[in-house]
Amino acid sequence: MNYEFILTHIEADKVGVITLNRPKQLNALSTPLMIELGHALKAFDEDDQIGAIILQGSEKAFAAGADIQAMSQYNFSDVYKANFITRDWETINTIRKPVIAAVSGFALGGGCELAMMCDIIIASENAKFGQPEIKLGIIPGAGGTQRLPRAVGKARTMDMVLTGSMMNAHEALQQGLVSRVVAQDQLFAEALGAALTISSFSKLSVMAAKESVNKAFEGTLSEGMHFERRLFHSLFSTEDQKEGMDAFLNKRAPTFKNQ
Ligand code: DAK
Repeated sequence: MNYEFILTHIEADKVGVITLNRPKQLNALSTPLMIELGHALKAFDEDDQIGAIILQGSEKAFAAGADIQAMSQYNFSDVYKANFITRDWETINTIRKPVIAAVSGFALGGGCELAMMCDIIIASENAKFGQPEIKLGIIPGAGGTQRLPRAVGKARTMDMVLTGSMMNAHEALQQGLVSRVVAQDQLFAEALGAALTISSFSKLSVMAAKESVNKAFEGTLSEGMHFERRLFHSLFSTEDQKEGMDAFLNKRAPTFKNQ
């Protein structure tokens, strides 16, 4: 597939990088862009070389939300009948390798929701997160009212969702929405460092770890614990577990085979 609204490349033969590329529209997430994004994510997920994926925007905007120009034309029957953009937004949730959002500038509406669908968010100091849909006469539609409270709690979410106010990078770090804040010119290097670290581990344990943490957001604690225990036990059937522990005991670097 030829991409028009995103760019892709591979770093160090191990890290897939996707750059949202509609700079004039602040990376507004149109349907064609989301289809391309889904395609690129799947391609990197299926590529055995790739250990982790970075998703980034421009310096000014990670993404300023779904495309308001396109949405302004729709009425209820259009969006309900077509299950508006749902399928194009779900692909990222099916990706089994870690996806790191490197967020600079605006991450608003669907842009904030897209970042929250990633596994790790690393922000630059100028990053701004928000769910301003209320100003458009709608509400968040891709998880803003569900994932944001799980990250920052009800009080802060209600404030942002009901007033449309934004959260800056340092508050996002303090509140646990992002895991690291770095200077803008260090953002990609920081995300790449994290992605290369992840890529150095066994893909089996990396995928199991991602799956298990995500389970914490579904169901009860005891169900989550049970799930984690089963995955933990299953990793003892892998060569990589033997290799990782043998390497530690023999004070050498492990060579994982993803077996
Ligand atoms: N859509 C389309 N165009 C956008 C845009 C957007 N979301 N955001 C910005 N642009 C365009 C502007 O119209 C402008 O275009 P021109 O006038 O140059 O042609 C250009 O980008 C530059 O923007 P500004 O001139 O406004 O730049 P400023 O620096 O003054 O302001 C801003 C930056 C980010 C504060 C401002 O652009 C802004 O407030 N943008 C809109 C933010 C917003 O409301 N976002 C939420 C959209 S609703 C769903 C999935 C997702 C969603 C819903 C359902 N399902 C799976 C069901 C998501 C919904 C949304 O995201």
